[in-house]
Amino acid sequence: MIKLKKRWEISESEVTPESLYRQRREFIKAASTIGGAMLLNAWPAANASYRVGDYRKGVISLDDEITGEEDVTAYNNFYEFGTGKEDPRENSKRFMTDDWTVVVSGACEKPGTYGLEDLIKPSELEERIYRLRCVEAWSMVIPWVGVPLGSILRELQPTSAARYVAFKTLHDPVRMPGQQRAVLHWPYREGLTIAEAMHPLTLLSVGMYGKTMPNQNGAPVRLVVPWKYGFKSIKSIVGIEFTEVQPLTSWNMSIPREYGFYSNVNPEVDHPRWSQKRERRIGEIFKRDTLMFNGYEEEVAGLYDDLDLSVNF
Ligand SMILES: Nc1nc2c(c(=O)[nH]1)N[C@H]1C(S)=C(S)[C@@H](COP(=O)(O)O)O[C@H]1N2
Ligand SMILES: [Mo]
Repeated sequence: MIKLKKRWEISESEVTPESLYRQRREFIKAASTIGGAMLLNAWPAANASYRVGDYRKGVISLDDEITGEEDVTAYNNFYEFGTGKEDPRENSKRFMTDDWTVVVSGACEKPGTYGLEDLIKPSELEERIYRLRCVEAWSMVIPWVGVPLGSILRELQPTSAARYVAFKTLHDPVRMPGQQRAVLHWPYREGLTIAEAMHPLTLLSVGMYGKTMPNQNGAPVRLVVPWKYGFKSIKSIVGIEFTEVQPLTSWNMSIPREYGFYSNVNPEVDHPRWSQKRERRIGEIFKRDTLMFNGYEEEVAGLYDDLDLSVNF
């Protein structure tokens, strides 16, 4: 049987060796400090996209069976590339994420525009296997590669005014054709309290199944908050802002009575249009019970001691 090479699986010969990659980065830095615009232009069309190489395996794992990679990369919610489950894979094929930058702003000591590899050091990547529970009552188990968001935020030195963290997806209707229709308030926005953002389970992810993040899953960088409904795990992030007030979030702006700011997985609080008691695990036949906080109750319940979860859904 011939295994077709997937688009994001680049062959060994195409991979830039780490040392060469670093040299090139140093070169680019040096060239820009001497104002070498011509030198930069002369440099071969270097593809400065984020690539997952080595990472620490199995830092957090689960007994649940991992969902097949084929399912996780073919059945997606990513409205920037269409609202059908199979649209994102098809419509994001040519989405380019080279030279991706993230603008950090708001209440912190180190605001600025960061290249992705400066924000997420490739040497710090680790694998974490998490459940992902969509608000639509299906779920998956995904081996992510990333870094704890908290470790990145700490380096940005939030000030005491920072009570929330707001995230924004790229807004570019040419590159993200789904944004040509007003299905949501673009750009896609999400947010967490600072305590949620700093929680050790919260992950900024650049890959899955040991590989670089496929476009349809949120390349080159997306959030993963395993105890919240999937829509909190915002994809293709270009903005991180520390705020004093609770940030606006796209789903809440669209349908506030259905999608709250917290959106913690909770089998006791039904969606106004369907039950949240059970879920369909992709690849399984029988439905499963949905677990409080998606099975992460022990780790995260303490964040909500002072909150009435039926009101703050
Ligand atoms: N920018 C953006 N992020 C997004 C979405 C989206 O439409 N746009 N969909 C969300 C929803 S509803 C879910 S369930 C997860 C799905 O992630 P996956 O496709 O990697 O499984 O991404 C979330 N992040
Ligand atoms: Mo979702």
